[in-house]
Amino acid sequence: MSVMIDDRVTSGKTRLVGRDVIHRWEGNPIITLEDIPFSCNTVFNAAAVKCQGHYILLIRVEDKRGRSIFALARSEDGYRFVVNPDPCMVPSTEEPFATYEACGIEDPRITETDGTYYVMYTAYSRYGPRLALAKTDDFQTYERIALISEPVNKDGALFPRKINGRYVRFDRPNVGSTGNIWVSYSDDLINWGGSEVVMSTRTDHWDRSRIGASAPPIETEQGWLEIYHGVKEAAAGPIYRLGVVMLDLENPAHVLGRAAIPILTPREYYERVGDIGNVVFSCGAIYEEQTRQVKMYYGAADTCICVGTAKLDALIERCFEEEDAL
Ligand code: BMA
Repeated sequence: MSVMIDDRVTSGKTRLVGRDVIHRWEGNPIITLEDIPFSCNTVFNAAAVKCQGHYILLIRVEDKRGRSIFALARSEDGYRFVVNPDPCMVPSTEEPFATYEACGIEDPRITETDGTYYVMYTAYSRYGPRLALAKTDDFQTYERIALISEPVNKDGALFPRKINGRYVRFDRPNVGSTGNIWVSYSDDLINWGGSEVVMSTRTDHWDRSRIGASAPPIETEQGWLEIYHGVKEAAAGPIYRLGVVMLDLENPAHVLGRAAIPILTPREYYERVGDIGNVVFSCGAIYEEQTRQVKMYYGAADTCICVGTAKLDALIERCFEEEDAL
C-alpha cells in the first residue's frame, strides 16, 4: 500500500503520519542543544521514568570533545522539560569502570524494581562497548554496581520484575556488523547467564541488518510488550526505525507476536537531518495506566530528543496484525 500525503491526520497536539502507530507531539523536538545549560555538542537518546508524578529523563549528551555523559531533565507534563545546570553522571575515574568508560557512557535505560531505580547503560572504551549497571534514589547521584557484560554488547534493558525468582535483561551481543536481541538472567544483578536469543533480524523486512531492545519492556495482560529498534543498511547509510513485539510473560525468549511494519519511521526533518540522519532511537517509554497511553521518548538523528504517544492497545494490536492484511 502506498502512503499518500492525505493519510496525514492531526489529532489534538499530536500528529500521525502514514501507518506509524506513534503520534508525534507537535512541539517536537522537546530537547535540543539550546536547552542544555552547559557547553556540549549534541543531545539525544534518553531513559525515561515517572516518579511521584514527575517525569524524569536521563539524557545522553555528547560533550565538546565527543564523549557521551548523562544529564537530568524534569517535567510536570511529560512534554516540557527543564535540564539541570550540570551533568549528573560522567565517565568514572575509578577502576574498574574508568578503563571501560574512557570513551563515554551511552544510551541509558532506567528500570524501577523493588523500589530501586537501576540504570543499565553502555560503557564505551577502546575495547568496544559493554554493559554496565548503576543505581540511584534521587536521579542526581549514581552508584555504580558492576560491569555486566564483555564487549561487544549494547542495548541492555532490565525487566521491571523478576521472572521465576531471577532478574532478567535484554542485551545485544554483536556478530560482525549484525546483532540480535538476547535475554539473560541473574540472581544478584552482577553475574549473568542462561542467555538465549529472543529474536533475530529479518532479511526481507525493515529490520534486516541489526536489532536491539529500546525501552525496558512493559508488562501487559498479553505478555511483555517490547519497543525495539531495527536497522536497515541502505546505500546512503543506515536507517533506524522502531518496532514492537510481544513476548511470553514467563519465558521472554518466546515471541508471541511481532509487528511486520515499524511503529515509527524517520520522516520529519528533525529525524532525517542531524549528526546521524534517518534515526529514531528510543531508550525509554512511560505507560500511563489511567489513560492506557504510552509516552515514548526517542532521540532523532542523534541531535535532539522527541516524544510520541500511542494507545497501549494499538501497540498490542500491531504485534498481532496479520502480515498478509498489510
Ligand atoms: C546506535 C547507538 C545509538 C545511536 C544509533 C544511531 O548504534 O549507538 O546510540 O543513536 O546507533 O547512530
